[in-house]
Amino acid sequence: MPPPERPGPRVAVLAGGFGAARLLDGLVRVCEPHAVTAVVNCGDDFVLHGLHISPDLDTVMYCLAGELNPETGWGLRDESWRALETLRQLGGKSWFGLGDRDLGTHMYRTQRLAEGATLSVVTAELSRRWGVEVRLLPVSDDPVPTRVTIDGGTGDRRGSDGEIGFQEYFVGLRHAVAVRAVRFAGADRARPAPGVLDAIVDAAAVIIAPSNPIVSIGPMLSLERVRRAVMQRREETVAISPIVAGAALRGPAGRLMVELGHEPSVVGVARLYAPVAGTLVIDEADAALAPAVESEGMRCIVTPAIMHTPTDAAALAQAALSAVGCAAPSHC
Ligand code: FO1
Repeated sequence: MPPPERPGPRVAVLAGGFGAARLLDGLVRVCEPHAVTAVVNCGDDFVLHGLHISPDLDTVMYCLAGELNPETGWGLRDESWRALETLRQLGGKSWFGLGDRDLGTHMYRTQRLAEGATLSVVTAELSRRWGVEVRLLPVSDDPVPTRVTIDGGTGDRRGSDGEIGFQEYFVGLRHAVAVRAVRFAGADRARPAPGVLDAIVDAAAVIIAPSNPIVSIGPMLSLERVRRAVMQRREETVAISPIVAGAALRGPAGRLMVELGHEPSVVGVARLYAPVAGTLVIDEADAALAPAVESEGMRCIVTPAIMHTPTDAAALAQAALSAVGCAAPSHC
C-alpha cells in the first residue's frame, strides 16, 4: 500500500537492536508509521559463512513485522536450527546462532549486495517484503565495524592489532571479558546513507532509543555528519536512558560504561548525550537523580521507562514525543 499523502509529523529514531525495536513497536501505536524513520546501527554487522549479517537492522525489522523471536529477542519466531546443527556436527563455526528461517534474510542480503545493491536499497526491499511501514535506514552504506580491544587471556581470538570484532566479543565471548577500548573502523570515511541526514534535519522530534550508548548509538554518532545533524536538532532531540537504577536493562551497557571510564547511571548517560540531546528520559527508579541529570545541561523527564508490554512502549514513546513538544502527533 502506498504511504498516505500526509503522513503526519516526522519522527527520526536513532536505533540499536532490542530496546530500539521495542520502542519503535510502541511509537507506531502513537504515530503514523510512514512518518517514522529509524536510522539503525550497522557497527554490529559482520560477515560469517560468507553471509552479510546486519543484526540490529534485522531485530528492528522482525519486531516491526511482528516476527521477532520472543525467547531470544533476536532472530525470527517459530525458528528451527537444523542448518546450525549440521554445521556443529561438521565441526564448523557454530558459535553464532543463525536459524533456518533467519538464514534466508542473510542469503537474500548477501546476494543483492554481491549484485551491487547498496545496504540501504536491500534494507528497503527486505522491509517491504516483511510488510514494515516504518522507513528503516542503515546509518551508512559503508562499513563502520565496531572493533573491541579486550584484556589478555583470549589471545588466540585477537588479531595482530589486539582487537576482536563486535560479535566475537558480544556473542563469542558472551561479553564477559573486560574491554579496554572500542573504535568504529572507517567512521572517518563512511558517508551517511541516503536519507539519513534529511530524516534527522526534517524531523519534528529525534529520539535516541534506549540502546547501548557506546556500541549501538556510538557508531552512528561517530559519523561526523550524523553527529552534526543531531547537534543541530539538539532542542528537538530526546534520549531515553537504557540504564535504570545503575544497570542496563539488557546487555553489557553498564559494564562497558564502567570499563571505559563512564559512570554507569543516568548521570553518566547524560554526560554522553548532553552535546547532542536537549532532553533525557529516565525511569521513576532514578527520580532522585533528575537534578544531577539537569546539572549536566539536559532537561530531565521522569516516567516509567521499562517496556514490559507494547502498551508500556507506546506510553514511553508518547512521553518522549511530549518532552520535545509533540504532546500528540497533531501538535508536532
Ligand atoms: N545474540 C546472541 O547473544 N547469540 C546469538 O547466537 C545471536 C545470533 C544472532 C543472529 C542473527 C541476529 O540478527 C542477531 C543475533 N544475535 C545473537 C543478536 C546480536 O548479536 C546482538 O543482539 C546485537 O548485535 C546487539 O545489538
